[in-house]
Amino acid sequence: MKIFPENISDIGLEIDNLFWIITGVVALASIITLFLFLYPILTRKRNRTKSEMFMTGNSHKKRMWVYVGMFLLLVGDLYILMSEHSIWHRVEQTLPEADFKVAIVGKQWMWTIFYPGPDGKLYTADDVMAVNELHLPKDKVVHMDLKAMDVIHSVFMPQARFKQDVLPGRTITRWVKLNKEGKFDISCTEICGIGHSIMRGDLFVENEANWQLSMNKIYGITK
Ligand SMILES: [Cu+2]
Repeated sequence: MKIFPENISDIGLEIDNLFWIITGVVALASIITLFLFLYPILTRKRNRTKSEMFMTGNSHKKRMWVYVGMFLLLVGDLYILMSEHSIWHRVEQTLPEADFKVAIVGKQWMWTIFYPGPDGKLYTADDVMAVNELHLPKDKVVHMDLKAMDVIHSVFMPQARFKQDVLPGRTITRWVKLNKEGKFDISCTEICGIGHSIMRGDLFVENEANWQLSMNKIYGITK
C-alpha cells in the first residue's frame, strides 16, 4: 500500500521517517491510555468495597502510576525532539546558497509566482510573473520568498515534502532542492475563504534545457 505521495526532495526520506517515528510514539501512547481507561471498566467487580471504589490519591505511593505515565510521556517527547533535531535544523534553520530564487505570493485564490527576469535578479524592473505555474530547475537549490496579500494561506507541495504558512505583511524565505523531473502539485492548506479548494497550482521540475525553455516562454522570448 502506498501511503505517501512520490518523493522528489533530497530531504524527503528523512521527513517520511520522522513521520513514522512520531506516529509510532503517539500510537503507543494512545494504546496504553486506552488500555488504562478500559481495563478497570471491563474488569470491575459488582460488589466493590469502599476502598476499591475510591482511589483518593493522597499519597505519593497512590499516585505512582500517574508519575510513571508522566515519565513515559517525557521520554516519548524527548525521543521525538532528538529524532527531529537534525532535520529541523537543516530544513528550517539553514539556508544553503541559492542557485535560483523566486517569490511566491498567495492571494484569494491563486498563487502568483515572480521570476527574476533575464538579468537573473529578483525584485528588479524586468521581473516576470506567472499564475499557478512554478517552474524549478532539477538538482538546484531554490530559494522561495513566500508571501500573502490578503489572508493566511499555506503553500503545500506534497511531493516536495514542503509546507509553509504564508502571512500578510511577512516574507518567509525557505528552500528546496528537487531531484525528479515532472509535473507535481501545489495547493493551499489553510482554509482561506470560499475558493480555498480551487487554490491550486502546478510545480514543474525540469532539467536545465527544458527549464530554460520554460523560462524563455514566461519571459516572452521565442528562439
Ligand atoms: Cu489559500
